[in-house]
Amino acid sequence: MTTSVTDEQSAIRAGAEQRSDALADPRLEWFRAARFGMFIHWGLYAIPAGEWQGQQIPGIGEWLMLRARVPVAEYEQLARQFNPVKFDADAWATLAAQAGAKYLVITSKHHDGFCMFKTRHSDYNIVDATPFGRDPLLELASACDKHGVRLCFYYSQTQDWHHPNGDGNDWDYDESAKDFPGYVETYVKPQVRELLTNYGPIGLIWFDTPKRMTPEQSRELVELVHTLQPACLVNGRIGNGLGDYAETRDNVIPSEALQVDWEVPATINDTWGFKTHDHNWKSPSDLVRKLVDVASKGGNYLLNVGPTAEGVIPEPSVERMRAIGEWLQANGEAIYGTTAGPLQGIDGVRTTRRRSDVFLHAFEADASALPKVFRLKPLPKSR
Ligand code: FHN
Repeated sequence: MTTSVTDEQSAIRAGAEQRSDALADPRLEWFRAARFGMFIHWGLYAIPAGEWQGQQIPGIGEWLMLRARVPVAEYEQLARQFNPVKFDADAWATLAAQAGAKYLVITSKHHDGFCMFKTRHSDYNIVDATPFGRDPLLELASACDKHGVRLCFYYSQTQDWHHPNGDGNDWDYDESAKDFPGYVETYVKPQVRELLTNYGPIGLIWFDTPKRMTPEQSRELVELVHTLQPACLVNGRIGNGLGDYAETRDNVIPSEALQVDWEVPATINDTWGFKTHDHNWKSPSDLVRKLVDVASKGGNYLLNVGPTAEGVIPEPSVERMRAIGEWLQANGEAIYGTTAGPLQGIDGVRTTRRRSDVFLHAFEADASALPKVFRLKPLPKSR
């Protein structure tokens, strides 16, 4: 067992580590027990779905605005078309519960800057700028409550390609002229305040790509979150090693168990936001094995779905989430509330532990087989 090393090769990027005094923090108990969460990347980028002006844009779908260098004035027009009439908060929360996910993290504002919630600090939000006119986060708050899933919010605190002072857009704005501290003070903090005031208890705020964040800015945002909702956690991508738990790089599972609280964000295909042409779906057995691998090393698996512009979670994602849920129905005691297992580094075998119980997860040679779980009996005491 090792603690997290954060060099270029490691699973956890420097700055995304867990604050050392969070290791024993009882506020993380639900997070440690959860082991599995559902991530949702949903925004205007679901409309182009990977294509701009007849061209397929390479890379992840939610990065289309940057990759295609779409001017703000053009990208903004997407809001007028955004009308996800099939959005059903209850169906999404039901899917998370069926999948066995204990928490759901949804993008409230991604790097494109469009706010998927009603905010007083910008008209560029789903309630004021779209024909849809509803706040999906409000609807999800009650649906998650009903289905026993903790609601959590993703918030892009550094990159904002719409805001003149946010990081990342150098095709509309002069990066060197930006007032990033002003953007954090007058925009990020007030919006985080809204997210933690208007939607009831929030499990965690999932910050991303800290880049320009100074230690002071990271610390102040953590303090703001904890002041508004003392039980709310902050992930490692707040930056500067100040998160309540460590975040790995995307889709990177550490090679060994870590003695910190950690999470891996992961995709089912190769994109986070919906892309019409991405059909590279991982198999159900691959996903369950990854969940087991993560749990056996003491981490949480945060698995993403990318709904369409109509508000529908793609069927291949639904099928896979349900398959994971079925496996967890039968084997959840070997995942939820467990810690890293005593046997590490053995091919085809993973272990998890709950107090004196040790669970052995066997991966068969047939890659399509789901892991088989055995509870190991304690050895009789020798005389
Ligand atoms: O740039 C983002 C990306 O779009 C996505 O949101 C992932 C999820 O972990 N985070 C960033 C890249 O690491």
